[in-house]
Amino acid sequence: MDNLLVTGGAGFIGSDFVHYVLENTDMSVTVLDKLTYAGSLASLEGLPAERFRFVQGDICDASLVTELFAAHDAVVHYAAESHNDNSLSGPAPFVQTNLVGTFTLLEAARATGTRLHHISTDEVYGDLELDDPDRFTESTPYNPSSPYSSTKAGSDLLVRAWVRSFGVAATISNCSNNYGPRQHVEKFIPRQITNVIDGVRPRLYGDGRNVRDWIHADDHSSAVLRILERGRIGETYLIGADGEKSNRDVVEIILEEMGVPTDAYDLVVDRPGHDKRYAIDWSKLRDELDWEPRYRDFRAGIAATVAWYRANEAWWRPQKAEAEAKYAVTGH
Ligand code: NAD
Ligand code: TDX
Repeated sequence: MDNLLVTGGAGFIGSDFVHYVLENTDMSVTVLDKLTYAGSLASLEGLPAERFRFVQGDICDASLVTELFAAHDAVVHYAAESHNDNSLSGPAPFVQTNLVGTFTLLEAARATGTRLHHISTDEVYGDLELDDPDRFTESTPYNPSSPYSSTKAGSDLLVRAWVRSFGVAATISNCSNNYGPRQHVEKFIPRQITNVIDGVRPRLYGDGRNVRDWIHADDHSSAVLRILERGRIGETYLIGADGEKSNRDVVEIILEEMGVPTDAYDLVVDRPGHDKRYAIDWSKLRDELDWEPRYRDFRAGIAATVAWYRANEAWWRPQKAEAEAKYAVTGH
């Protein structure tokens, strides 16, 4: 596998994967990205020009996608509309990109025989009770709650059907909540870090007790590369790092790391349909593919992430006013 096509590579996790692959392998990478509000060429700066190419385009453009598939050994598909709150205020682009876009890629994979890895989320499984001893596994039934997670669930099912019906060579991974550098400021952790930098109190939805299972984006990237290289065609792998934390715990760690009193945050109106808890059992990935996460110390990961946002204001400042204007409409 010498030549990778990465869709959505100008977004948060896709760009992390591109950096990871170019730093840790000899592969060449082409990024296909539409550069929506969530994509940034600044996230792809400093990559080796001889092994990296950027193509601006839409994953729903069948002729462009088929031409690119034919020219690459494998495709890793990150491109998506990714934010739950946006999917509640405007679901149309989620249906278009997440469903029609994935369908378009699958048809290209069918026509060209190119290997495909589809990136998905643990949100396809719905949510768990706060006191439920169980975690999600690869056999948990799908039960998505939001327009975002339902379109991701639908895209996973399309991939499974194209594997079974047409023999497309695809794998799927469903990962928990990512954090790290270059995440859009609409998302929970960078929103609160940049609010504190701006002297604004963090805002927690509802009672702040919802739980997310956090993983560093570099661990997600190493897991995806492992699945691409060693995963069995047709299989689904869950990716996680035992990082369960309530939103209150997370914001208190951020405040402490930023030298602000740990009670300096506000509770605001809840997200409609807000999932209570996500938790990933990643033992299949460990047992079958011998993968382990490297970033086990969440507080250290948050401290490094805070340092990145402090040092890279030029990267996030252009997004900030628009993201907060959207939240002002919903009272978040
Ligand atoms: P992001 O919103 O930061 O980036 C998405 C990228 O896709 C952007 O660069 C955007 O320009 C591009 N894009 C959107 N529509 C496109 C289209 N029609 N054609 C081409 N490019 C398009 O998202 P992210 O947080 O990096 O998430 C990436 C993937 O990982 C998504 O599939 C998401 O569902 C999945 N995922 C995210 C998380 C998380 O915690 N953020 C966790 C698990 C899975
Ligand atoms: O200001 C906020 N206050 C708050 O309490 C924001 C932006 C969020 N929250 C809460 C909602 C969630 O319980 O924090 C938690 C995390 O919120 P998001 O960053 O919006 O993430 P989430 O909805 O959990 O989804 C994320 O993880 C799974 C990604 O955005 C998805 O793309 C991924 O599939």
